[in-house]
Amino acid sequence: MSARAVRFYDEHPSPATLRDEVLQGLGAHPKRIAPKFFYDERGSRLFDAICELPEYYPTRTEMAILRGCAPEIRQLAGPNCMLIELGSGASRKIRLLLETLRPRRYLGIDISREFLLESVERLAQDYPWLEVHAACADFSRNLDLPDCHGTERKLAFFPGSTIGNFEPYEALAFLQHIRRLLQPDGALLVGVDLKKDPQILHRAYNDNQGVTAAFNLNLLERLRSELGAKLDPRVFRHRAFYNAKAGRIEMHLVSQHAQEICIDGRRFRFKAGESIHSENSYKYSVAEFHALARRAALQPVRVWLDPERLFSVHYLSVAAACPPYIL
Ligand code: AVI
Repeated sequence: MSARAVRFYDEHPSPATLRDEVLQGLGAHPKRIAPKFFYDERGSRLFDAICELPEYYPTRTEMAILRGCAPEIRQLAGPNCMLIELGSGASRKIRLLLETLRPRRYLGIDISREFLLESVERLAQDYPWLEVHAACADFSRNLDLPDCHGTERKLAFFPGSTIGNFEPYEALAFLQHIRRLLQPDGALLVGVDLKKDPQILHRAYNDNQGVTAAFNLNLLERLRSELGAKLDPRVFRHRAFYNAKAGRIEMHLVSQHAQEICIDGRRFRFKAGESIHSENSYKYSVAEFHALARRAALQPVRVWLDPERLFSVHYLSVAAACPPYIL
């Protein structure tokens, strides 16, 4: 059978969004830029490299969990569903599900257009039986599904603990919104990084090869190339640490000395040691995440953990009446 063409919906966030949000974030106290702006083409490739690092356990741990639980997911979701992947990136995890679930339709949604297109085209080639759709969109905003779905049950897949990059109030709003998109009988499969020994977390975000540092610093390259920012990225250093009180890893770009950077004629002053807060990565216990899901009216049906209890994968159902919860 020959590969079918990918149906593509471009809702790419305009550069104005990057410009507006960066100007606003650098004018705030403390200075911040949202982590979604990491993912231009180079940023997406660097993130892919992070996923291969020995210190960065989430990717391989989640893959191992998915390998084990895919047959159960198939039982829960049923045949011929529509599989929607949020933040499809390199689409490796989805292959595990595609092979076991055999959905009728696949929709990949990602903010990074070139990266998304490359990965969905490979999927269309490798799975000629699958109807492949792709939407370049910012799913952290109020996303609407493109008009490509029928009456089949929807299963949304949000892997990698990207939900941890939202503030808890944003995560709640996101879950509430996804719930509406999955009506009337859909479900959400979501990967969530667990609370653990801070040393393990510290190593995961401060790898020996400096890939995470390059990923963080790439944000400054983006400001230079896309917004014409006048700044020297070499004056900034990567910093990541676990904030135990908030239950999150924080990433910062720290200015090594006092300086000014200039974007669009606006000047932003930095004191020595002042930073741009570029990412939070919240870690949840199973009980904390269940409480969040229930507040969004999503029913915890099943959760799978690895033997070391590093990572969790949750199956949350939209329907009020759902199979009894099993740990
Ligand atoms: C995409 N996200 C879940 C990653 C995380 O672990 O929060 C992004 C990342 N930042 C540094 N390393 C990986």
